[in-house]
Amino acid sequence: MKRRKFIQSAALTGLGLTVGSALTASGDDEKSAEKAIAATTKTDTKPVIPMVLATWNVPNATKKAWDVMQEGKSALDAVEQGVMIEEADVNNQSVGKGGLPDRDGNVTLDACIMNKEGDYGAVVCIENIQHPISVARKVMEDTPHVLLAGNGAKKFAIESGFTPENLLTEASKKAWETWKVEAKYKPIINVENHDTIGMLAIDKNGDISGACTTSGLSYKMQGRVGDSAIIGSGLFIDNEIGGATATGMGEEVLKTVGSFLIVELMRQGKSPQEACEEAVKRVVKKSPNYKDFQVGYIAVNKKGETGAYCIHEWFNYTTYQNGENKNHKADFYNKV
Ligand code: SD4
Repeated sequence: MKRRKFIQSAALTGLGLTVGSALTASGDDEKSAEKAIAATTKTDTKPVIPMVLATWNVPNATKKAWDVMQEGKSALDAVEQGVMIEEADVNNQSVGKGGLPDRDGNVTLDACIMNKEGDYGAVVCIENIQHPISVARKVMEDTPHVLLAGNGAKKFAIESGFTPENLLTEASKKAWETWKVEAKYKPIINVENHDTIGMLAIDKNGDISGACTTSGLSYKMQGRVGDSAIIGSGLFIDNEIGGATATGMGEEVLKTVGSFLIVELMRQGKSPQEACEEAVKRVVKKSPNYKDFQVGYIAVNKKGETGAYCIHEWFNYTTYQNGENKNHKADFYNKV
């Protein structure tokens, strides 16, 4: 497993709070960034932007997002193009092409995106389209709607110029066929079976956007939709405050509207770390069987300060900040 290997070799950095003082932008860029921060915070902390933050070990995705912002493009472009790296990676069996199918062998994808205005676009249960995040962006920008599902989402994608293709790779088909032998429908999320990418970015102007994309729980019931593409659950952005995104058991994230909760807690003055911890504790409190599943959150505030927390050990996340692409192990609740 890609992530397990990574965990063994990575330099793990505790809570992974990588708040520094360097700003890679200079001159006018620096001024505009500081102005943006000053407008929304009372402290004089130097902004650590631009920056990118994503769930799991996704250095290629965070690098892509960083590079996009170095070209002067927006956080919105950065998160879209960043997560597209994982959607196209057939070795990531939780996102896009190569994603593990539902129990009937269909690869169905969920994705959403939010911009600095708080606009939202999403697709759920879409099939045969490698880049659902770009379809979600088109829903946001080119339609009067915010969420398209199933065949309608696919039809819209094809009409918008996306080419349909088979997303079930030989490796994922084989894994499904092996699962079918016993066909235990037990969607336990652990270190072995999920890599959903949620990405948050702040550009040089201090504007925040986010994206989240997944193939959902492997071997789920046909038609099942998780949290990843649902506003407030898998992702939430408020450009005045910050953003948050989730990975793990979507049903639990949905029931506690986790990403919205984190942003609201930051609005009330909590740090991103404190807010992520509170959101995980809500899940734990609500679900006595929390030992059977994983939920992990990452968050960033307007200053570029980050937080991450999960129920069980081994959730990790990647930051590209101060010109450095780093993986961090998240702190966790279940220490017994
Ligand atoms: C879901 N939250 O569909 C997603 C699954 C996930 O890494 O995060 N996988 O419930």
